Amino acid sequence: MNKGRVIQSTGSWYHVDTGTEMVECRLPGRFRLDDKKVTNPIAVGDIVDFSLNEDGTGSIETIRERENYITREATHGKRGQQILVSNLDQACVVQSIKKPRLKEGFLDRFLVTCEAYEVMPVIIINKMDLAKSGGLAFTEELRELYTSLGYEFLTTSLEDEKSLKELKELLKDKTSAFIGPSGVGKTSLINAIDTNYDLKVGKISDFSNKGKHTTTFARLIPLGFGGYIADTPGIREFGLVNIEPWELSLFFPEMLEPREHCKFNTCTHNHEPKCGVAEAFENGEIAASRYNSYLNMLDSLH
Ligand SMILES: Nc1nc2c(ncn2[C@@H]2O[C@H](COP(=O)(O)OP(=O)(O)OP(=O)(O)O)[C@@H](O)[C@H]2O)c(=O)[nH]1
Ligand SMILES: [Mg+2]
Ligand SMILES: [Zn+2]
Repeated sequence: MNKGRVIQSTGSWYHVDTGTEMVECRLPGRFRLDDKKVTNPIAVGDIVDFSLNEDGTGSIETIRERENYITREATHGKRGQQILVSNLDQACVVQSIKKPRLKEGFLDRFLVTCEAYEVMPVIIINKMDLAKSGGLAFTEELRELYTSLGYEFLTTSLEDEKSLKELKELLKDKTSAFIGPSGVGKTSLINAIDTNYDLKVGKISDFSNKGKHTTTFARLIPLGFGGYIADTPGIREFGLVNIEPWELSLFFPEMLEPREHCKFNTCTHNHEPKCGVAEAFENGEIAASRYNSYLNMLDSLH
């Protein structure tokens, strides 16, 4: 039996990287989805065992248990969640400071998703060259807030070699994913740090300042300097899965201590009396943007 890692899926074929070669594998029909909420049986990043056929292709026999994964809302009118990428050392949320504009709500939803799936998150703010005309102070505020919460925070620009070097160091010898809205520069950053690739990048619409969904499927790209990076298609929003309203604050590091002081242990911190989280917010110990994101997410869980 051979072992490898799924780095791309195209229709019914899976590209499996064994470390020494690439084998095109198929998944025999007997594989069924036992988890009905998930729409894809195999995800990019999965470790599989396969048998080799006479023609050099492979048949996938087993899928090893995933250490972790990130999902997104299924596309093409399917209901449920699609596993975007699995077995990650870290997931990098990429947003641009402008074109398209950074959204704190997106950032916070991503962080909650990572906390819930036990994936190490990293925050990357790209297109910092566009911040020279305004946005630098805002970025520094964000840096202060998120590093104080314990999150890694990196600012990048295609024009700033030093920032690209920092990015390389962050990704070296790890399996990481770039996840974020369309047009923020996920693919451009990969092209900039590894010259072996010339992946397709898109233009930003002058009208909406949004990207055009240039990357259409997730793939795991072996990096020349060591490690893998998953380039993923732009996503509009993260759905929050399998979280009960009272659990949500467990995924906000700054709420962990204050929630100990709530009168009710199922407190959702939006209307209950004697709430430690609301109190911490009023005392300025929880940032308004974060409490706001919390309330928005809570709303979407009901
Ligand atoms: N000014 C500036 N533009 C950038 C930077 N990085 C990327 N871009 C531009 O942003 C546009 C979109 O880049 P892509 O790399 O295709 O974005 P993406 O996040 O991969 O988008 P999708 O594949 O659609 O999800 C391109 O025109 C890039 O040249 C940057 O650091 N500064
Ligand atoms: Mg792309
Ligand atoms: Zn409370």
